[in-house]
Amino acid sequence: MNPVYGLGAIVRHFAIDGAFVDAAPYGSGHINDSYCAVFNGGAARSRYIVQRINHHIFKNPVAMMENIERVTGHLAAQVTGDPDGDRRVLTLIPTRDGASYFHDEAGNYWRAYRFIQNATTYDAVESTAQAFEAAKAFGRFQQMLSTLPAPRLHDTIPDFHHTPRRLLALEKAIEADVVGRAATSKPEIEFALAHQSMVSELLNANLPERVTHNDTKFNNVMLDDATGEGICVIDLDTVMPGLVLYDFGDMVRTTTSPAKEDEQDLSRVTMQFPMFEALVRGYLASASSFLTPAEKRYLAFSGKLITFEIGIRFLTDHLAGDTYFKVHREGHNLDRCRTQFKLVESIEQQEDRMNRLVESLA
Ligand code: ADP
Ligand code: GN1
Ligand code: MG
Repeated sequence: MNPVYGLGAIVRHFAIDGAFVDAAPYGSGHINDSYCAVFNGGAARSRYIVQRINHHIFKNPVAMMENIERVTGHLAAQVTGDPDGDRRVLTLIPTRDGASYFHDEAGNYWRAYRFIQNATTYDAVESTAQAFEAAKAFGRFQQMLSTLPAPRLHDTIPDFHHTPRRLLALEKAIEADVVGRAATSKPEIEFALAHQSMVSELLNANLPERVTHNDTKFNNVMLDDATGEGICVIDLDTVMPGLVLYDFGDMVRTTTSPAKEDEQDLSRVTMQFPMFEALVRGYLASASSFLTPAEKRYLAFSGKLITFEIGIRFLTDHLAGDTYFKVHREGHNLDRCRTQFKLVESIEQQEDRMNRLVESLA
């Protein structure tokens, strides 16, 4: 591991026994900074996930942590008695004075989670079994949170999946063109504007508000190394009121194509029908009991919409000079936008068949 200097002083504030050994950057998220921290407790070593919350994006980290405490508490109560219960739910490690986060002198917010052992996240899907398990886990997550007592959770990012407002933000970024990239992003801008008629469809469908995850990327579910089961849903920053279709749509976006989100060879980006079928079957296995017919009717559409929405967000960030998503190379956000739009096209080509499948299963 490459040690990260300064982390030792942060982790001391959390109620972790043993001596801090080292910490290294972990995972491939675009927003927060995640580290795996190792502690020596005598005979055994233990690991924790320590995260610095991006408070420029999550502008009210205190409200966000309040949500996460309530959500993890509610989930934990439902797995008590399960011998594997502590791997099925994220567990926050409190600070030494009992808070769910540590606010450092530089103004950063930190939290720590118990490390889920013997489970892995994947940036790209490898099999239909994985797709099935991921969707079943996210459906179960929604189902378990359907009984979360009042009050309503905080909106950690207002209008997070409000696609018309995402389009408006893109139009503003095109107009402002602050870093002069609009001219070289013409095909993508044209694609976005040509597809704008779909943006309001879910909002106009009168669907029920529920507690949803809102960032159901395939790498936000841990799959058990031995059984392949989707054992734990992670990355709870955006758990808030939403439509279940935001979650299913993001599963389609991240779990049906064999290519990574930033693949540059667009011929590799395609909506694989067997993966979609596995997602629908997995999701219905856990969510069928509470979904309304209208929600089921939009399952295929939601994949197209959310893929388009995230594509617009990548394009907006590219035009704005890469201020939101972490980038690791020149044009990274444009590459990500291109994979999304390619996937939208692939979904369009197969949408009738996808709808027929959903009708036959739902
Ligand atoms: P980000 O917001 O940066 O995506 P995540 O919360 O998804 O952050 O964490 C990043 C990665 O760290 C995940 O993809 C997963 O591989 C790993 N991870 C997160 N939480 C845990 C945990 N409790 N146990 C083990 N690994 C974890
Ligand atoms: C971000 O944090 P991460 O990498 O799981 C983003 C999601 C996007 C995703 C695209 C708070 O998720 O909305 O869908 O990147 N999270 C936030 O990969 O904006
Ligand atoms: Mg993540």
